[in-house]
Amino acid sequence: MSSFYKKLNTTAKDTDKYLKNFFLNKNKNSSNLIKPMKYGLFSGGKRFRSAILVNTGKIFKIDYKKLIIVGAAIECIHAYSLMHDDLPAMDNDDLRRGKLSVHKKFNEFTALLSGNALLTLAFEILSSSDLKLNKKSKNELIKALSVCSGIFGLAEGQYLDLTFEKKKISQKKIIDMQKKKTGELFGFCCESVAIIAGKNIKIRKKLKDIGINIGLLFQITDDMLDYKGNSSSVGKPTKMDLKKGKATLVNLLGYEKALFFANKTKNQINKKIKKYGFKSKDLLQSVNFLLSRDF
Ligand code: GRG
Repeated sequence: MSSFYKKLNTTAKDTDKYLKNFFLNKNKNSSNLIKPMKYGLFSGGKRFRSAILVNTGKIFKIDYKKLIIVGAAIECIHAYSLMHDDLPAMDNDDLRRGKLSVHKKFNEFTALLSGNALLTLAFEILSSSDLKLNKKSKNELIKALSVCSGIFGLAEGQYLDLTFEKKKISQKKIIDMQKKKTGELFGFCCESVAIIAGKNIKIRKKLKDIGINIGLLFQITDDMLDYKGNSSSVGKPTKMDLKKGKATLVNLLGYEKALFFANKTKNQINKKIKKYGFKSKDLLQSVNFLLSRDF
């Protein structure tokens, strides 16, 4: 196993341990939504967003425990967005991570409500006393996560993604949509580190921009995997983007040109990361992993 996979697994394990403990403090008989929430949250996600956060944290020597807690909140938002994305009103997918999607395992209203409950759980985690930070930093974290999930981030990106289906959409518009749908949450992974480190707005913006572009690269590789990947390693049927008429760079430019664009994006990101010197080597390694991933 490569050293990157080992580190990814460690981050995933520590994030899951924190989240499972957080659920332990809740009486499982007190809500019908805990079971579907856990099903959506612990169904084998890579926890790649948490890994980006942990590796960005190394640049500013941030305490690992704090990063795991912020990563746990991010993974709640991510799981929620996937549960809603799979619904018939959105992408209508029956499988996720090789298992039945939440609305297929339970039902649609359960997937909606347990998704909503994961969204609010993210903010409960950030505001909990587990996260030992001053009030100002906590407030900034909560604000930044709200902004990236909302009307200028994930929610708008998802709206555009669904609206663009079966239409001829320009490269610029596809990139803008993907930066919102997928990039913004990665943007938060990097920006949150600067917030915890008490950095100024200029540094925060620079890190957020790096994260957004990592998210764009992540989305392009996701689209390439849909085109060329193996459905058993991807965990859902492939070649669906073409069938659904999704606005992706692969569908617009073809696989080879999309790959060329992805490599160009990777080099631009790496150039920006390298400015942070030796401490950024693990973040660089995560970005380089993106284009080689097969899951
Ligand atoms: C969150 C406010 C808010 C609204 C929800 C449904 C929605 C709006 C947004 C969905 C956005 C979406 C589906 C983005 C896809 C990003 C993507 C490439 C997901 C796959 O991520 P992986 O590969 O998944 O990290 P794992 O399974 O590893 O966790």
